[in-house]
Amino acid sequence: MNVDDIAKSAEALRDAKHIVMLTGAGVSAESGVPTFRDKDGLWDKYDVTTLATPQAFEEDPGFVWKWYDWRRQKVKDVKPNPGHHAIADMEKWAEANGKRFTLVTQNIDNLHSLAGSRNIFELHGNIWKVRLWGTGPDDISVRELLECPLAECPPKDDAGKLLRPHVVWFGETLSPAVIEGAQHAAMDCDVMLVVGTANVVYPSAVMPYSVLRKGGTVIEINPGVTELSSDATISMREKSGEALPEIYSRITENA
Ligand code: BV8
Repeated sequence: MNVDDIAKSAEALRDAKHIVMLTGAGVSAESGVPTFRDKDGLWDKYDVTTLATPQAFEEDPGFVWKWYDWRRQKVKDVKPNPGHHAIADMEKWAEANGKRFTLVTQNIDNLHSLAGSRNIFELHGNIWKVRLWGTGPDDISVRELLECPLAECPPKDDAGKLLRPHVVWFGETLSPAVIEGAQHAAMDCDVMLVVGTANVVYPSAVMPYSVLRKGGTVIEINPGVTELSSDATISMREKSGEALPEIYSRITENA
């Protein structure tokens, strides 16, 4: 592990007033949740961009729900990994030291909440929530549906109305409340950690550049190289479950 990058990252976090953590599927990879674009990822088996769309759901809600039911079964018994726990610990450490901490995730697997993270913006929704088909992301019909596997596919509410996954599909706008909150945090922060994301999905992919443009520090943690790697202040080829606990222990060793 590049100890110099770890030390520099820890120093930047210690000096920060507001830390934003931006995460993607790579953070959950070490819990055994398939990513989207890695080998053996979800994209390999299905063309997600044709499945995760309102058109696909309109055409065949049962087929799209079968895919989500399969993914819910894959994450149902999965546990947060050391990367998730280090992020939750960093949030507690930041608040205990008078700093703001915002977690912005593209992941819909709920593992950050299970690990104890609190101040979270779920950009792309949550695989354990549903809402009425035909409603927007801030609709009052959003509710949890934990039944897994589903007894009825596609699931309906008590009035027999079709329910959809409360996730953001390609071509759909994100919840205005969520995206405004996340973008405000990105504009306000002085350090952003970008962890486990190929950083290709918009509008999430723009946020690290907003931080760089205003002179903030962007630290990327990813075993692979991404479009962001050459622009980031620090870019380390590390796994999140290894680098994040290292950084956390570094920032607290002199506490
Ligand atoms: C929108 C929920 C306005 C569903 C998802 C052309 C240019 C710009 C934009 C567009 C364009 N064409 C279309 C668009 C818009 C589109 C978009 O960005 N498309 C991309 C593909 C070009 N965006 C949208 O449609 C968004 N809405 O913009 O609204 C609008 C409206 C109409 C028309 C235009 C615009 C909505 C996007 C949300 C889509 N929903 N998911 C579901 O999950 O079922 S996206 C999906 O990708 C997931 O949420 C996922 O989180 C997200 C991003 O993927 P990553 O998290 O980065 O995962 P990936 O597998 O790609 O990468 C994993 C990374 O982890 C890798 O880098 C790997 O190296 C690393 N890794 C692996 N192991 C580890 C690790 N890192 C650390 N540790 C490890 N151990």
